[in-house]
Amino acid sequence: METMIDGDVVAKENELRAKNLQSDFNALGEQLGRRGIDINAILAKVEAFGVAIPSWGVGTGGTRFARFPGEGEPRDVFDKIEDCAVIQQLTQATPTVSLHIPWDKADPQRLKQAAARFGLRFDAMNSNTFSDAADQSHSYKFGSLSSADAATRRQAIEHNIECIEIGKEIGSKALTIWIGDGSNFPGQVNFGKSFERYLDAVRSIYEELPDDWRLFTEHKMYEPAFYSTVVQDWGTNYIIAKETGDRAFCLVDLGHHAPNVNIEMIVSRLIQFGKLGGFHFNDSKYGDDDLDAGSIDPYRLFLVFNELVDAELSGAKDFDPAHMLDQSHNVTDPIESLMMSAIEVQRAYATALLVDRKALAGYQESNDALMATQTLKTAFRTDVEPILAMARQKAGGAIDPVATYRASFYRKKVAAERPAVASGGGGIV
Ligand SMILES: [Mn+2]
Repeated sequence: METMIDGDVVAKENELRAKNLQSDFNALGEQLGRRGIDINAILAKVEAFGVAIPSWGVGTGGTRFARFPGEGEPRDVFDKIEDCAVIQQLTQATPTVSLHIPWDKADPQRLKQAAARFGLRFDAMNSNTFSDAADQSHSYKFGSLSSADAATRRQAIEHNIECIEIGKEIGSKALTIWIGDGSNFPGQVNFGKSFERYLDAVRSIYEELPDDWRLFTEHKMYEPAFYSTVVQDWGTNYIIAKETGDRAFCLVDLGHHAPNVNIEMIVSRLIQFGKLGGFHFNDSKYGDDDLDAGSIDPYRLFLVFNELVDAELSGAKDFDPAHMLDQSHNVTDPIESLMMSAIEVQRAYATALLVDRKALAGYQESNDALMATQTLKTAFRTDVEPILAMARQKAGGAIDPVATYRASFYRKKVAAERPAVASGGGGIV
């Protein structure tokens, strides 16, 4: 299999750190052993865990004010796949790529070959009806799947079906629908009618969904519409999944809620009723900030994974959540941010695996609030970095991905081959 970074660079960097890693791993193993936890069992679970890289994440993001492009940005989907290959090579935690159509539209056979070069696979397909493509007949300015105009709705449905068709050719098994539909003024749209139109449109897409595929719908409380959105919260999302069919599930983007909303509780509810489809991981302070996963509130990420591990261990029905990152890198090298974010998600999973669930259940039964919460904190406070680093090393990745990436001068090399992309204004790339 091909790699974008010379294996010798990885080996040399790992050699500098291997002895200390082994010693830290042994010390942690001893500590966990005293708590009745087998470190190798945790290691095996971490090794099997993966999170998808969004193709759009490897380009520099921006805000509606400005975008400051970085050096050597990917020019097309094939450059994006190469950048994703770097992330996977060094972290060994990101075996799949999630494409966005039409941004990533290309010959499916070429897409497959490009991913196969690096052993990458494709995760959920993402449709785009929140902006107008150059050649489309009807504008999405006033909505897409919920548009008052039947021809516009039809066009948006056809686009989603096209995403399924492309996905079928490249081995994807899911379609994620997020729409920008909504309103900026009270009275602008009829809430009931627009939601009914949306539900009808989603049913039309669902009819074209292959039997072994899943449909994910993603809610968001505001933006780009600022007064109301058609799919504003998890309750509406649950109704959509429930009304649409057995293979329709809710996707939770951590940034798409009001500040202070208890997201881990939403996760629990969706699990309980078999409708949790997956995640778009990111972090935020104020709104849909698209900051790096785990960068602001790692405890919240842990609490989400606490629910996921609880479901995994209790064998919850229809439980197979898709893990994806969805964030915007405005001031960092996107490859470095995505590597660290994938590792943060992995870390939340590993620490959640350390929760003493028997003790926790006992404290819950006896209403011992203090000890119940301390049981979570004990797991959260455990530094699992040696487990994560060992998983990377065992799989041929880097013990220290960022240091290794910098030592490879990958960005400098691709900057020489990839002429600067003209800034397309603000926003997501
Ligand atoms: Mn998202």
